[in-house]
Order: sequence, then C-alpha cells, then structure tokens
Amino acid sequence: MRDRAEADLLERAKAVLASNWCGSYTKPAPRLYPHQWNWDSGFVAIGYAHYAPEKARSELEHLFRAQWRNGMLPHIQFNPESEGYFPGPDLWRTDLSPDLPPGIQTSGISNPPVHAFAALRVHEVRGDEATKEWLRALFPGIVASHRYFYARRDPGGEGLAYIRHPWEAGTDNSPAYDGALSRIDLTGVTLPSYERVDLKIISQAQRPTQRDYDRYVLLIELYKRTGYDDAALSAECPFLVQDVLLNSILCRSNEALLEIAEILGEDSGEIREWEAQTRRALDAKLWDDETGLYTSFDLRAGRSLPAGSVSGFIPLFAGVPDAARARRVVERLDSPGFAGRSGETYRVPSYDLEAMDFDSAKYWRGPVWLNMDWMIYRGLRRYGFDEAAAKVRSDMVELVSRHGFHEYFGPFRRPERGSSGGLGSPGFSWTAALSIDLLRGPDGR
Ligand code: 2M8
Repeated sequence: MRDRAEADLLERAKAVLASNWCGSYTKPAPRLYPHQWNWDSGFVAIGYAHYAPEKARSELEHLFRAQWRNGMLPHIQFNPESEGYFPGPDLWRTDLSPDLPPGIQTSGISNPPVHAFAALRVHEVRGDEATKEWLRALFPGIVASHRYFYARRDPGGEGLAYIRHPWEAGTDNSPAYDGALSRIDLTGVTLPSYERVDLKIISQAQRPTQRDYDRYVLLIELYKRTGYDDAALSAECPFLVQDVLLNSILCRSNEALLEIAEILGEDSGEIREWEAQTRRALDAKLWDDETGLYTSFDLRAGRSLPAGSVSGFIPLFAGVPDAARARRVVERLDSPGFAGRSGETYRVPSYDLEAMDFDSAKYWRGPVWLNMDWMIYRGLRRYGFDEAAAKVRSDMVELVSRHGFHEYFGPFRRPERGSSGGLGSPGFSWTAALSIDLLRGPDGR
C-alpha cells in the first residue's frame, strides 16, 4: 500500500463488495446484473482473498454448484428470487438439456475459465490449510470445466476452444465480432418478443444495439432447438470463433492447474498436454504479424478476425509469446491506437482508438475495463516490462480514485476527444475486487 489515499480507496472497494454480497456469492452490479456471473466471480474471489477468505471460498463453491453434467460451467447462475434481467431462465430454457443439474437455473453458454488462476491466487494470498482443502474440493470441477472445452469445443483437436456466443468471451459487442455476427441473417426471422431491461438502467449509448440483441437472442433460439447439443451446434451454429481472450485465459488457467496439482499431489498428465497444446496453437494460429497483436479466428469464415481488440494483449498474461514477440506486443500497446498520440488516453482502451468502429462510450467497443488492465498489468510484469506495467497500474488507480468503481471508463483523460469518466453501472464488483488485489499485492506473475 503506497499512501493514505490508497488506504481509503481500499476501504471504498470493500464497501462495494459488501453491498453486492448476496449471502453466498456476489452479484456483479447492484441493479444491472442481479444474478451470479461465472468469470466475474473468479475475479471477485481474488479481491476477497485479502480480507474475507470465507467469502472467497464461498464465491467459487456457489458458482460450481451450477456446473453441468458435461463439465460446462454456465455463464450465469440465476437467483430465482431476483428479477429484472434479460434474458432470464424463461428464454434460456436450459431444462431442455440433459446436462443441467437438478434444481438449478442457468444460462446455456460458458465464460472464460478464470477459476484455476483465481483459486491459485486465493491460495497464494492465504497459504493456510483451510484454503488448501478448499482447493482440493474445487480441483475436479475446474479440471472438468477445462475438459469440457477440449472435448466439446475443439472439434478439430487444435487445442483452441471455440465460443458460440459473444457472451462466452465476455467482450460482448467488441467490433472484432461484427463481421462474424453479420452473417446471422435476421431477415424473415420471427424472434420471441422481449424487453431490454438493461436500457432502463443504462443509456443506450453505452450498451449494445438492438440488432446485436436480436442476434444474441437468435443464437439462444438455435441452442434450444438442438437441446443444447454441442455436436449439433458445432455443425449448425453460424457464430463459431476461436477466441483469443478465452483461450489465453484457458492457457493461464492450465498453467495454474499444473501448480495446483503439484500443491495437492494430484496427477497432471492430461493438464500438461492441454497446457502445451494451447500455448503452441495460440502462438501459431492467433498471432497477427502484420499488426503485432494476437487476434481471434472465425471458424465459419476460415479467417482471422480484425486485430484491434484489447483481448489481443492477454496472451502476455499466459506467457505465450517469446521475448521478441512480447516486445512487439508492447510496442502495439504504446502505439497511437492504444496509447493515443499525446498521452490523452488511459490504459488500455478495449478497442483500437484509430479504427473506424471504435466508440469511446459503447461498452466493449472502446472504454477501459479493469479486468483487462489487471491481466495486462500482470502479463507485463511477467515479462519484466516494469515501466509499462507501472503505467497501467497508475492509470487503474487514477480511474477508480477519480470516478469510483465503475463497470467501465471512457478512455480519454479529457472529454474533448470523447468519452471520459465512469460508464455503465456504478458499484461494479470486479472493478472493486481487482483494485483490492492491486492495492494489497504482493505482486506476482
Ligand atoms: C456483461 O455481459 C452481460 C451478458 O453476459 C450483459 O451485458 O448483460 C459483460 O461485460 C460480461 O463480460 C460480464 O461478465 C457481465 C456481468 O458483469 O456483463
């Protein structure tokens, strides 16, 4: 902890988590997201590790109750007592799947598997017997969730899992997906009628468009028609993307699982194979030499998606690039597209500022997200880019000190160039939790 101001910030971050705590897990935001979200909970557990270990443990225990029989960890576990979110269980109808666990309502897609590195971080911070026993109990579920990606989402056996919905990567309306989504033809399609509850809470200027939502809903209709059958969806789903963010996180979590297996004295043969294969495939297939950034691959079109998303920096967090390639990635981070021409932006905008489809207010099309910053910060430290890491850290601290723990932030320091300040929901859990980790350290990889 560096000074008094940071100590105050820490207390304010804890207050955000306290008010979003739901008894056994933490909702991502007070009104906008009233259920339990998968990758949010992983990040949140990291924050609790520093001062409320029982909550850190409960967060992931509660999440894994919703794990499907095929190993998939759904992206939302619905709280039957909470209303006011679309799409809810009535649209998802995951009871049509034979894999849904009894008595639980969930969505029918997954999320980036952050849980192994999150659980390892909790163990690193605590280092006690209770945490080790908790890790032991979580281990088989986490392994099964990785196995699901390899068994059901990698039909070519490449070591790269595909997403079948933008919500699975969590970077929902990133311009990177526009081309792939535009192939979902809406003409003549009758969708169930629905109401965008999000727009009652947050301005349309900061949320995905109606057309985006129509496509999101259409994909869910397709899943229901197949009874959530992954083999059928591999053949039929118009949106199949080997996502660079999800696979980088899978890769970092494989690495963490190897460490956990070692701590627990568990067998790690299968994990070792996943780890090596995904690391190699990411570096070979998802590297874009022209732009010096990693990017996702559109399996339906058989080509790479445009490389301009903040997700392209996350391979650093997983230690994927060699030293020379890592230097190129950092050059890109310092380029006008991500750093601005005269330091007018906060690190790191979610999309290239100089791209046509950049939008400084619209969710994953430009604003800064602190979970991305946290992973990039740790990635930079891992490679020894300490100065670049320090810049990311000080921008993170400045953003939350000035504006509070928002869901995302306008990337500009001053409003003349575009959006500036806190955006989306205030009181956002992962922003608070990862700020706690950043402020409390100790710094690790
Ligand atoms: C956002 O996504 C949800 C759908 O899952 C939404 O817009 O309703 C994304 O930012 C996602 O990454 C995040 O996990 C979720 C909850 O914070 O909100």
